[in-house]
Amino acid sequence: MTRTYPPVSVFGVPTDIGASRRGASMGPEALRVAGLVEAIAARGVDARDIGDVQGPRNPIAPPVQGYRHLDEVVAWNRAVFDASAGELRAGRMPIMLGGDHCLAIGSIAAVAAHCRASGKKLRVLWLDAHADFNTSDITPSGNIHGMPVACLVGLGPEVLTTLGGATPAITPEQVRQIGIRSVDPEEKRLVKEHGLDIYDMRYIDEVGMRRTMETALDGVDADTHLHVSFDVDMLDPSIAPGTGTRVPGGVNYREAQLIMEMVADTGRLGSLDLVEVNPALDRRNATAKLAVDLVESLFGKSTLMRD
Ligand code: EXY
Ligand code: MN
Ligand code: MN
Ligand code: MN
Repeated sequence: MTRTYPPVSVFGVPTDIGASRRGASMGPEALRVAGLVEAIAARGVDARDIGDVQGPRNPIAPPVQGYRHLDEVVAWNRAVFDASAGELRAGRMPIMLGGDHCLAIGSIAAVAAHCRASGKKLRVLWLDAHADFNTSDITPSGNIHGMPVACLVGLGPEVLTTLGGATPAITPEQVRQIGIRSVDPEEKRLVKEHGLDIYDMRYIDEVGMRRTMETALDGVDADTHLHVSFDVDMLDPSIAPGTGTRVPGGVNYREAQLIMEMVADTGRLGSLDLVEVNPALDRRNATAKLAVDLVESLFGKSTLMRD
């Protein structure tokens, strides 16, 4: 199957500001060293590395009123928003290299604004072990990387929920979560209350990845912009040890490939976050290398003779 992709702009966001465990700030370099940009270019795509966005240092402070590092999280997300919005305006596909997952607030707010302006439908695939749907009053940690989905649907501090102008940036109906296996008790209640579409590991075990993905991609058509927000802790820690919040029982290698291959088959990939790679916890950059392997599949490289 031959597909054409828009030109791609990769940018790094070297911070672990939304986590309490340090090291995701080194993720962008690890992904570059693993050959991310070259791998995308090898798929025949015009791929450019536009460097890193800048932001404040990590003050390593305790949470204040349920948020750790809120001011710094806002500053980094504004920088991400500007970078993503600029690339989308230029007709390019932004690929945001985290950094921790709080940065998806800025990148998805930018994508949502772009879709509103261009009349496209937005579908967000949230690949993660976690639902990332906490708020300041229920968070067990104060870590904002556990809150981005809630912020994007309008539950969170005004500085974050209004980042992209319109509030909420997206609605729960636009989101599909895959690989979930760690949800805090109060977070579970909130997720149910807001009707989030979650394909957890039990669902994937019972139904299989093929049908899971068919269901998650149902309704994606020529007018859809597909945003993939890929937290590498979706993967089983045995194959992806380099991440800060490992949860056993994750998505295996073939299942992960199938996710990417089925997204590629839609031809609708419009933007990507690649987050939570933590080289300080990795084995010889295995997690970054695996992420690059999966991105190749996202850009149509198939293990069978379909490309
Ligand atoms: N639910 C936990 C919390 O809110 O602290 C753990 C969140 C981890 C978030 C990771 C990156 O996806
Ligand atoms: Mn996450
Ligand atoms: Mn996670
Ligand atoms: Mn591959």
